[in-house]
Order: sequence, then structure tokens, then C-alpha cells
Amino acid sequence: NELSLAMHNSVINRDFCIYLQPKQNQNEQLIGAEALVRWVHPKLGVLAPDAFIKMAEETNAILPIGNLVLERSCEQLKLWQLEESTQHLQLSVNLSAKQIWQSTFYQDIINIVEAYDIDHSKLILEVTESVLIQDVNDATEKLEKLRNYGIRISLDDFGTGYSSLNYLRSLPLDEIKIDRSFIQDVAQDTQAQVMVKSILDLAESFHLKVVSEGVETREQIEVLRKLGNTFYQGYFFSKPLPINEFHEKYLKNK
Ligand code: G
Ligand code: G
Ligand code: MN
Ligand code: NA
Repeated sequence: NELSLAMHNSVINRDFCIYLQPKQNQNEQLIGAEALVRWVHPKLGVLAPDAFIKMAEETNAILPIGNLVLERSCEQLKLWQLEESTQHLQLSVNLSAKQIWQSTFYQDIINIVEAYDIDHSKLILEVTESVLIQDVNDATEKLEKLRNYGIRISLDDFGTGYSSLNYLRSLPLDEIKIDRSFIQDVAQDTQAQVMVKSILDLAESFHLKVVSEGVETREQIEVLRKLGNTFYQGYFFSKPLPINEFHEKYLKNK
């Protein structure tokens, strides 16, 4: 159809960019960002992932788009690493299952990381449970290799999958991101608080960092602070921003 033809052309023309959503530590200091892809459609303008990621996966366009996102992300990390004031910043990149299933997956990542000559430890790859569930052994082996190379691995949308606890034990992880459905309720709902507290305790015993996703209010932050140690990401701080706006807002006087 028309949109998939346009996507095919846009892959050739590299009409994709990343927006950055800030990630803060418990003291609410900026520690990095998540890269979120946007399709800069020649006629329709900037499109968000929900408008095209599904189609990109169905047509396998997600493979070149995924590589482009990684390139743009490593390029940004390289720029941050040239300045003392920004070299501590980390950048998280979402991976689709299709990317991980490629036999060239590991080497594709390494090639990009080496081409941009970045500090490996500042790149975080986000995977979802559903990705891992389909072939745990294959995913574990590949992610373990990336981790041995120094790249960090994060489990996205944590709590929405169905056998989360087993995975925490067996997967090569550095971080989990608590799904925003838990965070949405955490200020009012004591059950959500109990859930989040258990996740934070569990993560601590596994030496995993935790990001609370979808933080929208001060109240949520105060409740989360009492429950344990977590980083924050969400509209309370900022929606995903074009790179120049991100720099304007967070790094202007640095
Ligand atoms: O940017 P937005 O808030 O609309 O993101 C929506 C969804 O799209 C999220 O679930 C996110 O994980 C996914 N997504 C964003 N960027 C990428 C990307 O570069 N690759 C893949 N595979 N998914 C992405
Ligand atoms: O699935 P993933 O976590 O990769 O996707 C992040 C998605 O969540 C993006 O679509 C982003 O725009 C959205 N998002 C980020 N912060 C918030 C928030 O505070 N509230 C809501 N409702 N969505 C958010
Ligand atoms: Mn994500
Ligand atoms: Na998520």
C-alpha cells in the first residue's frame, strides 16, 4: 500500500530521526535519555512510532530503521562524550524482536558502536519480555555477549509480561523499567504501591537499576521516593523532545 511504499523510500532516504526523553536520577538530576524514533515523512511531517512501527515490523523495514536509530543514537553519544559536561550521559535505544532474531544482530551492533567510537557503557539497549519469551536461549546468549562487551541491557515495560520473575533471574540485565500502568496508580492505590515496592526490593537484591516510567506528577515522585531507589522518566519532566530542544532545555548552560 501507499504508506509502506513511502516507508520503503524513506528508508532509502534515511528520513528517520530520534527524539529524546530525559531520564533523571533520584535527586532529579539528568543522567541520560531514551531515544524514540520518529519518521520524518516527506508529506505528512513527523510521525510517532504508533503510526508506523507495526508496519515496519511486518515489512522488515524495522531492520534498516533500527540500524539508523542506533547510528543516530551513537552519533549523539559521541557528541556528548566530546564535552566534559555531557560525557556522563547515557542513551537508551529500543530494540524490536526482529532485530534480535537476526543472525547478524550482535555484529550489527558492534559495527555501529565501533564506527562511532563511543564509551560502550553509555549505550543501553531496551528489550521487552515478549521479545525474550519467544526464544529465551537465543536472546540470552546474544545479550550476554553484548553485556560482556560493556553495553547495558534494560528490560522495558516490566510487569506487563507474564513470568517476569523467572526472567529476572536468568536474563543478562542491568536495569528494569517499571511499566507506566503501575506508576499511574501509585499515588492513590495501595496495591500498586505494594507491587512497586516488591519490584524495587527484588531489583535491589538482583543489583538491577530501576526506572519508573510515565511519571506525571510530583505526588508520584514523592511516593516512589518512599518506596525505594528509582530513576524517573515521564511527562512530569518532559515529553520526548527533538534533539535541539532537548539541548536547549537541559544542556544550554553546560
Ligand atoms: O515515542 P512514543 O512515546 O510514541 O513511543 C511509542 C512506542 O514505540 C514505545 O513502545 C517504544 O518502545 C516504541 N519505539 C520508539 N522508538 C523505537 C525504536 O527506535 N525502535 C523500536 N523497535 N521501537 C521504538
Ligand atoms: O514502551 P516505551 O517505554 O519504549 O515507550 C515510551 C512511550 O511512553 C513513548 O510513547 C512516550 O511518549 C510515552 N511516555 C513517556 N512518558 C510518558 C508519561 O509520563 N505518560 C504517558 N502516558 N506516556 C508517556
Ligand atoms: Mn522503551
Ligand atoms: Na516502556
